[in-house]
Amino acid sequence: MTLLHPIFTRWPAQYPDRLQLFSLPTPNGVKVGIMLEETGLAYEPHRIDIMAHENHDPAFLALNPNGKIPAIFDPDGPGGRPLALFESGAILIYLADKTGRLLSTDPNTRYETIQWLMWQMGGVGPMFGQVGFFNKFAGKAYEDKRPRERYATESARLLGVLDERLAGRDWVMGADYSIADISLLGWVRNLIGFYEARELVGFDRFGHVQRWLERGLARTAVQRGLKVTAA
Ligand SMILES: N[C@@H](CCC(=O)N[C@@H](CS)C(=O)NCC(=O)O)C(=O)O
Repeated sequence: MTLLHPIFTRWPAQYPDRLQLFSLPTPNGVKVGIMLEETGLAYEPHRIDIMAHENHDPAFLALNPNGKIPAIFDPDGPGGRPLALFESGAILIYLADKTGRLLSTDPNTRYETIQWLMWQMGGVGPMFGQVGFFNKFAGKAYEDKRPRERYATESARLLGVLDERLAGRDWVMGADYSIADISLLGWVRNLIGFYEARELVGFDRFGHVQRWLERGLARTAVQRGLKVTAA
């Protein structure tokens, strides 16, 4: 079996019958690693080193013209036809539908789960990412601290929304762990860990989020997923 896509000229598939993952263990990247570990789907990981700008390689851009990880190529997509996909939220929904796992088939619950996933994609990801930039990375040296304050304030507000949602619930959707949780775990973990923003956002105020994060990080599949495509 030969996979026909330009991505394989630079990152050849050793197991072409398996789902091919192109990623790195960043907060968006780990979502797909965790999902694949949770569902037990057979996959082949390829590490895309964004620090070395491999995401700008024409072969990678042929898979994701937006030049960002994660992306997948499923040789056994819908109807048995190959499917290439980027955007972590779309990939989570696709993998949930493919496996019948971690996204309810009850229409109301399904849309509510997707609503929280979109909330992560449109709010938590971009805001927490900016906190990382202004608190830990290049933006830290900026003299003007107003951007850092703005993103920290908005991130704290978002954590408050999540905290309220998690009051009396184990997971975002209640008793059922879902792709909404998977989309959020890596971001909250990074915000207080790698981005060193625990105090900046007043994380200790958010007890429900803290306990949810501990529950999530205790899952074996999450622990394995966080390491997928690590160096
Ligand atoms: N909305 C996209 C965002 C993907 C994204 O921002 N990926 C980052 C890593 S977390 C990336 O590839 N950055 C490399 C770059 O911007 O050069 C998704 O959720 O998949």
